[in-house]
Amino acid sequence: MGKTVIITGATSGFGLAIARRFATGGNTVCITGRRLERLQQVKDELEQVSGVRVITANFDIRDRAQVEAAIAELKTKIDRVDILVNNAGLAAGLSSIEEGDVDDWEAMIDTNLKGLLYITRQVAPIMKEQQSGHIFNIGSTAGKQVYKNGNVYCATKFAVDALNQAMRIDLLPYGIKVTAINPGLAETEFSLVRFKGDEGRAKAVYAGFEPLHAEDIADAVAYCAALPAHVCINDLTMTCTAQANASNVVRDAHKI
Ligand code: NDP
Ligand code: 8X3
Repeated sequence: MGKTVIITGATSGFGLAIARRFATGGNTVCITGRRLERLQQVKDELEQVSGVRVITANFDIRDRAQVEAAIAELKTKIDRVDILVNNAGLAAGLSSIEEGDVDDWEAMIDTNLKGLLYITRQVAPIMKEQQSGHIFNIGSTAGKQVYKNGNVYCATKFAVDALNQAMRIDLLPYGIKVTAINPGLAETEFSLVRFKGDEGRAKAVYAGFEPLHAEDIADAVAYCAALPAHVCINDLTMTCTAQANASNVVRDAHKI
């Protein structure tokens, strides 16, 4: 039987790769994001796969009313939700705490934390009703160790780690799996967003080593989602081979 999968933030990066991974015949893939044109492009691309159904939901995850309206509309089009991937998120800025931009802090807290909660609050009751489902929370190595100037971004990802553990406990009686995927450095639009379009600064983050690719994260999600009903990966931290943890990366290793 095909699965119905909701992926937040599927207009680029991990979400897009995860949407591609689930776009197989029989599945219904619901993709969300703010960039309407991209959403439509992704839908068109995914629909090339025969038998896949793609539904788009265009909203800002920071806006509770928009989230509630979008999921209410989605519920008129789908009759179940097998998988929710809480992926939409961002880092904004990289500053020492006393110099931080409060607007950046609010964007990260509102998106990575409150947005994730708004979606989960709407979708978890559907899974409870079904007595089944699988929620993926995209955390980060930044939710395991803090790094210099990462302060508020790290705090949001530590919160995702806490919520992942909390959801696993709360949803346990209903047969709902909860899995955190905590990637390290991966080259997507993430650093471009963090550095507000500064391509040079974004590229420099990944200079001298091969970071994770979005497809690697999609592979991990697909693996966890394919496990037998009695098996749940609770927490999966993954980095590229050149990275040990949130602040230890070896660059230009071949030159050492
Ligand atoms: P991208 O910038 O490539 O993708 C982010 C996605 O989130 C986009 O689809 C974007 O869509 C969506 N998004 C952001 N803000 C909002 C919002 N307010 N409302 C709705 N959607 C939103 O980055 P990644 O793919 O790398 O990041 C995905 C997740 O992975 C994030 O939670 C990030 O923190 C996490 N992560 C990233 C790592 C990395 O190194 N790249 C490592 C570890 C974790 P749109 O702009 O269209 O709204
Ligand atoms: C993204 C990884 O190290 O750029 O969560 O914060 S990092």
